[in-house]
Amino acid sequence: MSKSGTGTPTQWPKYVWLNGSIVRWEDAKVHVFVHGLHYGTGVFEGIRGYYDDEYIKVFRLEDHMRRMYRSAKIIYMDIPYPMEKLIEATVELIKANKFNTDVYIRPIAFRGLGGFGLRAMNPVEVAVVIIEFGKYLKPTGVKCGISSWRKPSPDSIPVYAKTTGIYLLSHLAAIEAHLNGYDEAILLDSEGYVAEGAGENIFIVKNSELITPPVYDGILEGITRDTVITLAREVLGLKVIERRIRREELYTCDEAFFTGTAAEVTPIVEIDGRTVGSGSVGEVTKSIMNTYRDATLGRIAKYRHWVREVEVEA
Ligand code: PY5
Repeated sequence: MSKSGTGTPTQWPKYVWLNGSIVRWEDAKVHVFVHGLHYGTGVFEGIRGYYDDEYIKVFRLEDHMRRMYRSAKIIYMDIPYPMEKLIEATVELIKANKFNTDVYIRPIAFRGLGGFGLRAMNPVEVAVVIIEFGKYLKPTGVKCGISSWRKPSPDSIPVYAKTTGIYLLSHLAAIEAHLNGYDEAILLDSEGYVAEGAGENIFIVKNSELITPPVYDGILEGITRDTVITLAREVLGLKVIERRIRREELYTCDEAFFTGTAAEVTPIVEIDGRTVGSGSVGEVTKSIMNTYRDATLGRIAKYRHWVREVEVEA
Protein backbone atom coordinates (compact mmCIF):
# COMPACT_ATOMS: atom_id res chain seq x y z
CA MET A 1 0.00 0.00 0.00
CA SER A 2 1.32 3.37 -0.96
CA LYS A 3 0.22 5.86 1.69
CA SER A 4 -0.37 5.10 5.36
CA GLY A 5 -4.04 5.42 6.27
CA THR A 6 -5.45 5.71 2.75
CA GLY A 7 -6.13 1.98 2.32
CA THR A 8 -5.67 2.28 -1.45
CA PRO A 9 -5.91 -1.22 -2.98
CA THR A 10 -2.86 -2.31 -4.95
CA GLN A 11 -5.25 -3.95 -7.40
CA TRP A 12 -8.97 -4.59 -7.70
CA PRO A 13 -10.29 -8.09 -7.08
CA LYS A 14 -11.68 -10.15 -9.93
CA TYR A 15 -15.00 -10.92 -8.27
CA VAL A 16 -17.48 -9.31 -5.89
CA TRP A 17 -20.56 -10.75 -4.16
CA LEU A 18 -23.58 -8.55 -4.86
CA ASN A 19 -27.21 -9.18 -3.91
CA GLY A 20 -26.97 -12.94 -3.86
CA SER A 21 -24.41 -13.84 -6.47
CA ILE A 22 -20.77 -13.56 -7.39
CA VAL A 23 -20.27 -11.08 -10.24
CA ARG A 24 -17.24 -9.73 -12.05
CA TRP A 25 -15.70 -6.56 -10.61
CA GLU A 26 -16.82 -4.55 -13.67
CA ASP A 27 -20.42 -5.59 -13.12
CA ALA A 28 -20.60 -4.82 -9.39
CA LYS A 29 -22.64 -1.63 -9.77
CA VAL A 30 -25.42 0.11 -7.87
CA HIS A 31 -27.69 2.93 -8.97
CA VAL A 32 -26.99 6.61 -8.26
CA PHE A 33 -30.50 6.90 -6.80
CA VAL A 34 -29.88 4.49 -3.88
CA HIS A 35 -30.92 5.89 -0.51
CA GLY A 36 -27.67 4.83 1.15
CA LEU A 37 -25.63 7.08 -1.10
CA HIS A 38 -27.70 10.15 -0.25
CA TYR A 39 -28.23 9.67 3.47
CA GLY A 40 -25.60 7.23 4.69
CA THR A 41 -28.24 4.60 5.51
CA GLY A 42 -25.96 1.62 5.54
CA VAL A 43 -24.07 -0.71 7.86
CA PHE A 44 -20.77 -2.41 7.23
CA GLU A 45 -17.90 -4.39 8.68
CA GLY A 46 -14.16 -4.63 8.23
CA ILE A 47 -12.65 -8.09 8.66
CA ARG A 48 -9.12 -9.31 8.03
CA GLY A 49 -7.97 -12.50 6.41
CA TYR A 50 -4.33 -13.53 6.71
CA TYR A 51 -2.66 -15.58 4.01
CA ASP A 52 -0.78 -18.45 5.61
CA ASP A 53 0.39 -21.52 3.73
CA GLU A 54 -2.38 -21.77 1.13
CA TYR A 55 -5.08 -20.77 3.56
CA ILE A 56 -6.76 -17.45 4.13
CA LYS A 57 -7.27 -17.31 7.88
CA VAL A 58 -10.26 -15.09 8.55
CA PHE A 59 -10.26 -13.53 12.00
CA ARG A 60 -13.46 -13.51 14.07
CA LEU A 61 -15.67 -13.67 10.99
CA GLU A 62 -18.81 -14.60 12.90
CA ASP A 63 -18.30 -11.90 15.52
CA HIS A 64 -18.01 -9.24 12.83
CA MET A 65 -21.09 -10.51 11.00
CA ARG A 66 -23.02 -10.59 14.26
CA ARG A 67 -22.08 -6.95 14.88
CA MET A 68 -23.30 -6.03 11.39
CA TYR A 69 -26.71 -7.53 12.10
CA ARG A 70 -26.81 -5.69 15.44
CA SER A 71 -25.91 -2.44 13.67
CA ALA A 72 -28.69 -3.09 11.15
CA LYS A 73 -31.24 -3.67 13.90
CA ILE A 74 -30.36 -0.34 15.49
CA ILE A 75 -31.17 1.50 12.25
CA TYR A 76 -34.43 -0.45 11.55
CA MET A 77 -32.77 -2.41 8.77
CA ASP A 78 -33.57 -6.02 7.91
CA ILE A 79 -30.69 -7.57 6.02
CA PRO A 80 -32.49 -9.81 3.51
CA TYR A 81 -30.25 -12.85 4.09
CA PRO A 82 -29.54 -14.94 7.15
CA MET A 83 -26.11 -14.33 8.66
CA GLU A 84 -24.93 -17.80 7.60
CA LYS A 85 -25.53 -16.83 3.97
CA LEU A 86 -23.14 -13.86 4.21
CA ILE A 87 -20.54 -16.02 5.94
CA GLU A 88 -20.85 -18.55 3.13
CA ALA A 89 -20.67 -15.74 0.54
CA THR A 90 -17.44 -14.51 2.12
CA VAL A 91 -15.87 -17.97 2.01
CA GLU A 92 -16.95 -18.51 -1.63
CA LEU A 93 -15.65 -15.10 -2.64
CA ILE A 94 -12.23 -15.76 -1.10
CA LYS A 95 -12.05 -19.00 -3.07
CA ALA A 96 -13.30 -17.42 -6.32
CA ASN A 97 -10.63 -14.71 -6.14
CA LYS A 98 -7.88 -17.22 -5.25
CA PHE A 99 -6.18 -14.69 -2.98
CA ASN A 100 -2.58 -15.36 -2.03
CA THR A 101 -1.99 -12.24 0.07
CA ASP A 102 -3.52 -10.81 3.25
CA VAL A 103 -6.99 -9.47 2.56
CA TYR A 104 -9.55 -7.06 3.96
CA ILE A 105 -13.17 -8.15 3.80
CA ARG A 106 -15.93 -5.56 3.71
CA PRO A 107 -19.57 -6.70 3.93
CA ILE A 108 -21.97 -3.82 3.47
CA ALA A 109 -25.77 -3.45 3.48
CA PHE A 110 -27.52 -0.25 2.50
CA ARG A 111 -30.94 1.05 1.57
CA GLY A 112 -31.47 0.85 -2.18
CA LEU A 113 -34.02 2.21 -4.62
CA GLY A 114 -37.47 3.48 -3.67
CA GLY A 115 -38.40 6.60 -1.78
CA PHE A 116 -36.24 9.68 -1.59
CA GLY A 117 -37.72 10.85 1.69
CA LEU A 118 -36.15 10.50 5.10
CA ARG A 119 -38.64 7.96 6.38
CA ALA A 120 -38.36 5.75 3.29
CA MET A 121 -37.37 2.24 4.30
CA ASN A 122 -36.23 1.08 0.89
CA PRO A 123 -35.27 -2.51 0.07
CA VAL A 124 -31.79 -3.34 1.30
CA GLU A 125 -28.93 -4.16 -1.03
CA VAL A 126 -26.02 -6.24 0.21
CA ALA A 127 -22.48 -6.70 -1.03
CA VAL A 128 -19.28 -8.34 0.11
CA VAL A 129 -16.09 -6.91 -1.33
CA ILE A 130 -12.58 -8.13 -0.59
CA ILE A 131 -9.30 -6.40 -1.40
CA GLU A 132 -5.68 -7.32 -1.02
CA PHE A 133 -4.50 -5.45 2.02
CA GLY A 134 -1.22 -4.84 3.80
CA LYS A 135 -0.56 -2.59 6.79
CA TYR A 136 -3.00 0.26 7.40
CA LEU A 137 -0.93 2.32 9.86
CA LYS A 138 2.83 2.20 10.44
CA PRO A 139 3.69 -0.72 12.76
CA THR A 140 6.76 1.23 13.89
CA GLY A 141 4.50 3.79 15.55
CA VAL A 142 2.27 6.70 14.63
CA LYS A 143 2.13 10.38 15.52
CA CYS A 144 -1.31 11.57 16.57
CA GLY A 145 -3.15 14.78 17.22
CA ILE A 146 -6.34 15.38 19.17
CA SER A 147 -9.08 16.17 16.68
CA SER A 148 -11.15 19.34 16.84
CA TRP A 149 -14.11 17.04 16.02
CA ARG A 150 -15.72 15.19 18.94
CA LYS A 151 -17.49 11.86 19.17
CA PRO A 152 -21.21 12.65 19.52
CA SER A 153 -23.10 12.29 22.78
CA PRO A 154 -25.04 9.01 23.00
CA ASP A 155 -28.37 10.76 22.38
CA SER A 156 -27.37 12.30 19.04
CA ILE A 157 -26.48 9.38 16.76
CA PRO A 158 -25.76 5.74 17.58
CA VAL A 159 -22.02 5.12 17.69
CA TYR A 160 -22.46 1.51 18.80
CA ALA A 161 -23.77 0.79 15.29
CA LYS A 162 -21.16 0.67 12.55
CA THR A 163 -23.14 2.74 10.06
CA THR A 164 -21.81 4.29 6.87
CA GLY A 165 -23.21 7.74 7.69
CA ILE A 166 -21.26 8.26 10.89
CA TYR A 167 -17.97 7.68 9.09
CA LEU A 168 -18.06 11.23 7.77
CA LEU A 169 -16.84 12.13 11.26
CA SER A 170 -13.89 9.73 11.02
CA HIS A 171 -13.14 10.99 7.51
CA LEU A 172 -13.01 14.63 8.65
CA ALA A 173 -10.90 13.81 11.68
CA ALA A 174 -8.43 11.73 9.65
CA ILE A 175 -8.03 14.44 6.99
CA GLU A 176 -7.60 17.13 9.62
CA ALA A 177 -4.90 15.04 11.33
CA HIS A 178 -3.13 14.49 8.02
CA LEU A 179 -3.25 18.22 7.14
CA ASN A 180 -1.72 18.96 10.54
CA GLY A 181 1.14 16.55 9.85
CA TYR A 182 -0.09 13.64 12.00
CA ASP A 183 -0.65 10.02 10.99
CA GLU A 184 -3.96 9.61 12.80
CA ALA A 185 -6.54 11.51 14.85
CA ILE A 186 -7.66 10.85 18.41
CA LEU A 187 -11.18 11.99 19.20
CA LEU A 188 -12.52 13.08 22.57
CA ASP A 189 -16.10 12.30 23.59
CA SER A 190 -18.77 14.96 24.06
CA GLU A 191 -17.59 15.54 27.64
CA GLY A 192 -13.93 15.86 26.73
CA TYR A 193 -12.67 12.42 27.74
CA VAL A 194 -10.58 10.32 25.39
CA ALA A 195 -12.81 8.21 23.13
CA GLU A 196 -10.92 6.56 20.26
CA GLY A 197 -9.00 7.03 17.02
CA ALA A 198 -10.64 7.89 13.70
CA GLY A 199 -10.86 4.17 12.93
CA GLU A 200 -9.40 2.48 16.01
CA ASN A 201 -9.89 1.97 19.73
CA ILE A 202 -7.18 3.26 22.02
CA PHE A 203 -5.28 1.86 25.00
CA ILE A 204 -2.70 3.44 27.29
CA VAL A 205 -0.21 1.60 29.49
CA LYS A 206 0.61 2.84 33.00
CA ASN A 207 2.78 0.79 35.35
CA SER A 208 2.32 -2.27 33.12
CA GLU A 209 -1.48 -2.04 33.36
CA LEU A 210 -3.68 -1.47 30.33
CA ILE A 211 -6.31 1.25 30.46
CA THR A 212 -8.95 1.75 27.77
CA PRO A 213 -12.11 3.88 27.64
CA PRO A 214 -15.32 2.04 28.58
CA VAL A 215 -17.92 1.22 25.93
CA TYR A 216 -20.16 4.08 27.08
CA ASP A 217 -17.53 6.65 26.15
CA GLY A 218 -18.71 7.21 22.58
CA ILE A 219 -16.67 4.38 21.11
CA LEU A 220 -17.29 1.55 18.71
CA GLU A 221 -17.11 -1.66 20.72
CA GLY A 222 -14.16 -2.97 18.76
CA ILE A 223 -13.60 -6.66 18.17
CA THR A 224 -9.84 -6.09 18.24
CA ARG A 225 -10.33 -4.23 21.54
CA ASP A 226 -12.10 -7.29 22.91
CA THR A 227 -9.38 -9.55 21.51
CA VAL A 228 -6.61 -7.50 23.12
CA ILE A 229 -8.41 -7.29 26.49
CA THR A 230 -8.87 -11.08 26.44
CA LEU A 231 -5.30 -11.87 25.38
CA ALA A 232 -3.80 -9.37 27.83
CA ARG A 233 -5.68 -10.92 30.74
CA GLU A 234 -5.71 -14.58 29.76
CA VAL A 235 -2.41 -15.06 27.95
CA LEU A 236 -0.13 -12.28 29.20
CA GLY A 237 -1.54 -12.03 32.72
CA LEU A 238 -1.85 -8.24 32.53
CA LYS A 239 -4.39 -6.13 34.36
CA VAL A 240 -6.85 -4.32 32.10
CA ILE A 241 -8.94 -1.44 33.38
CA GLU A 242 -11.88 0.05 31.50
CA ARG A 243 -12.26 3.62 32.71
CA ARG A 244 -12.41 7.16 31.43
CA ILE A 245 -9.10 8.63 30.33
CA ARG A 246 -8.30 12.33 30.58
CA ARG A 247 -6.50 13.99 27.70
CA GLU A 248 -3.39 14.77 29.73
CA GLU A 249 -3.02 11.09 30.63
CA LEU A 250 -2.26 10.51 26.96
CA TYR A 251 0.74 12.80 27.29
CA THR A 252 2.11 11.20 30.44
CA CYS A 253 1.43 7.46 29.99
CA ASP A 254 4.23 4.92 29.58
CA GLU A 255 2.93 3.52 26.28
CA ALA A 256 -0.10 3.89 24.04
CA PHE A 257 -1.50 1.95 21.11
CA PHE A 258 -4.45 1.69 18.77
CA THR A 259 -6.45 -1.46 18.12
CA GLY A 260 -8.60 -2.14 15.07
CA THR A 261 -9.10 -4.63 12.31
CA ALA A 262 -7.26 -2.46 9.79
CA ALA A 263 -4.79 -0.98 12.30
CA GLU A 264 -4.30 -4.31 14.16
CA VAL A 265 -2.14 -3.23 17.14
CA THR A 266 -0.41 0.02 16.18
CA PRO A 267 1.97 1.73 18.60
CA ILE A 268 1.44 5.45 19.24
CA VAL A 269 4.77 7.26 19.67
CA GLU A 270 3.71 10.90 19.76
CA ILE A 271 0.54 12.80 20.75
CA ASP A 272 0.10 16.55 20.20
CA GLY A 273 3.85 17.02 19.97
CA ARG A 274 4.58 15.12 23.22
CA THR A 275 6.67 11.97 23.00
CA VAL A 276 4.85 8.94 24.40
CA GLY A 277 7.09 7.04 26.82
CA SER A 278 10.48 6.49 25.27
CA GLY A 279 9.24 7.48 21.81
CA SER A 280 9.71 3.97 20.45
CA VAL A 281 7.58 0.84 20.67
CA GLY A 282 7.19 -0.09 24.34
CA GLU A 283 7.67 -3.56 25.82
CA VAL A 284 4.03 -4.13 26.75
CA THR A 285 2.87 -2.95 23.32
CA LYS A 286 5.41 -5.25 21.68
CA SER A 287 4.13 -8.28 23.58
CA ILE A 288 0.52 -7.40 22.73
CA MET A 289 1.45 -7.06 19.04
CA ASN A 290 3.12 -10.47 19.01
CA THR A 291 0.33 -12.21 20.90
CA TYR A 292 -2.29 -10.62 18.65
CA ARG A 293 -0.40 -11.83 15.58
CA ASP A 294 -0.29 -15.38 16.99
CA ALA A 295 -4.02 -15.30 17.72
CA THR A 296 -4.92 -14.13 14.20
CA LEU A 297 -2.97 -17.00 12.71
CA GLY A 298 -4.65 -19.54 14.97
CA ARG A 299 -1.47 -20.27 16.88
CA ILE A 300 -2.99 -19.98 20.35
CA ALA A 301 -4.89 -23.20 21.05
CA LYS A 302 -7.44 -21.60 23.38
CA TYR A 303 -8.46 -19.09 20.70
CA ARG A 304 -8.32 -21.28 17.60
CA HIS A 305 -12.10 -20.87 17.33
CA TRP A 306 -11.55 -17.20 16.38
CA VAL A 307 -9.96 -18.29 13.09
CA ARG A 308 -11.85 -19.60 10.08
CA GLU A 309 -9.50 -21.23 7.61
CA VAL A 310 -10.41 -21.02 3.94
CA GLU A 311 -8.32 -23.13 1.61
CA VAL A 312 -7.25 -21.31 -1.54
CA GLU A 313 -5.88 -23.01 -4.63
CA ALA A 314 -2.26 -22.26 -5.39
N1 PY5 B 1 -13.45 2.52 16.29
C1 PY5 B 1 -13.75 2.94 15.05
C2 PY5 B 1 -14.33 4.29 14.86
C3 PY5 B 1 -13.52 2.09 13.96
O1 PY5 B 1 -13.85 2.50 12.74
C4 PY5 B 1 -12.97 0.82 14.18
C5 PY5 B 1 -12.70 -0.11 13.03
C6 PY5 B 1 -12.66 0.44 15.49
C7 PY5 B 1 -12.92 1.32 16.53
C8 PY5 B 1 -12.09 -0.91 15.80
O2 PY5 B 1 -13.05 -1.90 15.60
P1 PY5 B 1 -12.66 -3.39 15.26
O3 PY5 B 1 -11.59 -3.76 16.19
O4 PY5 B 1 -13.90 -4.16 15.50
O5 PY5 B 1 -12.21 -3.43 13.85
N2 PY5 B 1 -12.46 0.51 11.82
C9 PY5 B 1 -12.55 -0.22 10.59
C10 PY5 B 1 -11.52 -1.33 10.49
O6 PY5 B 1 -11.75 -2.23 9.71
C11 PY5 B 1 -12.49 0.71 9.43
C12 PY5 B 1 -11.27 1.57 9.33
C13 PY5 B 1 -11.22 2.38 8.08
O7 PY5 B 1 -10.51 -1.32 11.18
